[in-house]
Amino acid sequence: MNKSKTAIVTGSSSGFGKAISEMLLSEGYKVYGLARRVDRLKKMERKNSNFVGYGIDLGDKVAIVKFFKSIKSIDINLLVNNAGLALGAAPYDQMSLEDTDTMIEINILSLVHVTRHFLKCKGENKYIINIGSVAGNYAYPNNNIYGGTKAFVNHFSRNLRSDLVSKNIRVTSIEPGLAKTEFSVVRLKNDKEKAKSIYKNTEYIRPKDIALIVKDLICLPLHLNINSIEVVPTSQACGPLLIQRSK
Ligand code: 8X3
Repeated sequence: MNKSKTAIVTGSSSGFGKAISEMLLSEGYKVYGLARRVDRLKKMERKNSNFVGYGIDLGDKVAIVKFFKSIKSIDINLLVNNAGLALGAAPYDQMSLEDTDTMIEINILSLVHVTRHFLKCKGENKYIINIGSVAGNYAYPNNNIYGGTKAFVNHFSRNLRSDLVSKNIRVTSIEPGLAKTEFSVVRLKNDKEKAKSIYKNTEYIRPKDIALIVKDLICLPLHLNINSIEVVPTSQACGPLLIQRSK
């Protein structure tokens, strides 16, 4: 048990973030959960007094500063940068620029801002866990900006290791493949039927699976750093490179 530890989890009201928050609470952590949907945060607060919900739009950098000011006297040990999204699934020339900006804003900008503020927080044996994606390791169609932002997350995590090694701050990037969360519904703009079809007749990662991985990571001895974990369901693997042929 990690009795006196405190964590910040972004995107904590659903999917991986919710499952990770619940796991941390059951491990004795106090959890500051950041998300837009206040009603869901309130529900989580009612279930566990060690959960503190903070309603925030992570695209708002001033709001991020305000949150960290509100916890400046508190020791924070763990940051789970989970908030992120894909919007649209089309070739890049058909993508909406607004969606493009939102993905960059949330997947990259908010993550680097939250991380910077976390590094300034009080706390011992700090640990940063970033939720990246296999989409950041491999190129596949219609993944242009989403894949690019996740490549940033995966690689930023490795670069952080280089910068933080002398400070004994651990960093891990978890890079999941196909997972059943609200991810596809959000990506496909609430087309629930299409989103459902993505998981048809195949296996997928559940939010609890990622929470289980985080649970293992936080229990490792302090002298170990897992740099990255790429995790896919058994039914997902790399395919061949595309070859375009003239007719
Ligand atoms: C998304 C991964 O496999 O659904 O982060 O494209 S996948």
